[in-house]
Amino acid sequence: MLNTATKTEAADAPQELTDGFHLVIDALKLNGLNTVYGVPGIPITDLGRMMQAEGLRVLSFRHEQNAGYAAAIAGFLTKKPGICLTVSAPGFLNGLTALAHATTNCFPMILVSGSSEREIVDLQQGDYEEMDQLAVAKPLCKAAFRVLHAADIGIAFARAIRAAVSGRPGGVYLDLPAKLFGQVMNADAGQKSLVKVTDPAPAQIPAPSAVKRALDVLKSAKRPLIILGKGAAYAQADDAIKSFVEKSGAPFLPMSMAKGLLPDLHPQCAGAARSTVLKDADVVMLIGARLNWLLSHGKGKTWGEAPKKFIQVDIEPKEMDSNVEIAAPLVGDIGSCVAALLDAMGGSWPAPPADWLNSVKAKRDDNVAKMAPRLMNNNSPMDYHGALGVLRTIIKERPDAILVNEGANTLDLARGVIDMHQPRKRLDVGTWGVMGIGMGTAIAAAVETGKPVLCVEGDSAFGFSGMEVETICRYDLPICIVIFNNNGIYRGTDVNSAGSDPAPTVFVKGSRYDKMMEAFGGVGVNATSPDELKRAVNAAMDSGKPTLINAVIDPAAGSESGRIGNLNPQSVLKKK
Ligand SMILES: Cc1ncc(C[n+]2csc(CCOP(=O)(O)OP(=O)(O)O)c2C)c(N)n1
Ligand SMILES: [Mg+2]
Repeated sequence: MLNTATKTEAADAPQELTDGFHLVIDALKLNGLNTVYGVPGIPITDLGRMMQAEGLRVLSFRHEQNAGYAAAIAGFLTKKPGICLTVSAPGFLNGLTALAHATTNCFPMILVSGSSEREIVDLQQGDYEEMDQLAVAKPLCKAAFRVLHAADIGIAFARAIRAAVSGRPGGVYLDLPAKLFGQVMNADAGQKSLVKVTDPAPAQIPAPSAVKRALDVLKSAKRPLIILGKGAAYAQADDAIKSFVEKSGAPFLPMSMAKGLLPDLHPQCAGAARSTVLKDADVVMLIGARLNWLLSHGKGKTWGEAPKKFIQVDIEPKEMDSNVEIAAPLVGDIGSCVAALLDAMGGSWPAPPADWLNSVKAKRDDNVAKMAPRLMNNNSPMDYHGALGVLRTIIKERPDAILVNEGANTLDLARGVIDMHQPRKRLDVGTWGVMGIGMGTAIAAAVETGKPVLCVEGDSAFGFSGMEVETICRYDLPICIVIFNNNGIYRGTDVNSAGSDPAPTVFVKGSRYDKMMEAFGGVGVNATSPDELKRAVNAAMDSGKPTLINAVIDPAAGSESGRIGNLNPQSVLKKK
């Protein structure tokens, strides 16, 4: 809807006018971008109010980083750019971490920031919140634009949307100087300046010869393995991917946020035999997964001695050969690539050799059996496995709930223990292993999907975004936060041998995070045993009330850096 302000000095009939505020709102609405995550302040306070008045959903956070993480994951869940709205300089910088995170993770997101007066900023004359934000944002995102004329708002949003979602998705920065919002123009001309983006993420069809090459390599395998990455989850080509994996007969390994794309309990799932399949496979097909640190760069000890051939399905041609030689690159969007693969496989496809399938199955069953008793313990204080065993059952019984997860041990162990049953239900720290995504991710998950959210947080991880429990209560979102409270980072037992300050990794002992939730009217529970935890989580998931459960974990239970302690540099001089 356009503003109906009239220009009284007009000669003839009063002229309908619009302005920068309304053109921004209209550009968003025209493109179906109806939810905005942000923090108000100069120069965007009124913009937020007007957005709300015009029917957009505006979620106001306590810190821009959390709003940014919300926008980033909204992009992952919806394939539309998540919108984060911030004030100039400090607000912009607070949002920037999330924009860089979105870009690294290939999530489409647009960070829309107000900025200060160009004339003053460019002469460095000390404006209110002065910063050349465009220059700062550029190296951290896929594209960055500044809009100086109201008539360009439509085109600017069109460019931002396309840049965010086409090809490999990522973060885009849109700089809106304060003066832009008040600029007035003729309403008709304003309306005409808007662009409804047609086909923002065009299909990228793979070359038939590349499809054939990929299938030839896959067919030649004696020990094939398919690795599904979060790019495959993003594609929302769930049925085609499931059909392809099943038709291939190959064991598959889901990366963290691809868990549930095919259920973790699927007979071909090799999640519980990860080290075996990585070592022993002779052909590895990557679908929307990159050979970065999370897969040990495709080489070294993790990958064993046996020579391997890689097939890689990715939308980004530059991804090929990034770490090791890719024998069969298949470039295109995942949906189109998988459809083409299925098509070219024809009616029959030979099953992989039985000895391979049997050895993977034996390893998996063995590991699952070893784990089972640990997950059933009812120790108090709890250890990770006792607490996670309970949560695993709850997610099995409530497969459409969304699991948000961050921490070190809390992350690594939950990833292994909690089976996922549906696509895009596990949301976590992503490529960087960043702490702080928790509350923003949980909020966007609840807002975008309407599903209940179970948020499993290390006590340190939670601290990065904990103030947003107020936001959760304010919007009355169905989010149950479980804090694995082991009194610290990795463990709560470190001591400082040199002095009186606490060691850098420990927190106040016996903290009661549940009381934070109570402060804002939510439900707080202190759980000291798996039974108590189970009751409290089920009650929260049934009621949909904002709930925070302080799960008391043995402070000695964790290990340094969870499962990635090997990445810590070592000092030869360190005192023993
Ligand atoms: C933004 C950011 N800062 C710091 C870190 C380093 N870091 C990794 S895990 C972690 C916290 C681990 O403790 P907790 O969340 O309590 O999990 P626990 O291992 O104790 O279960 C920290 C601070 C990070 N990954 N990201
Ligand atoms: Mg901890």
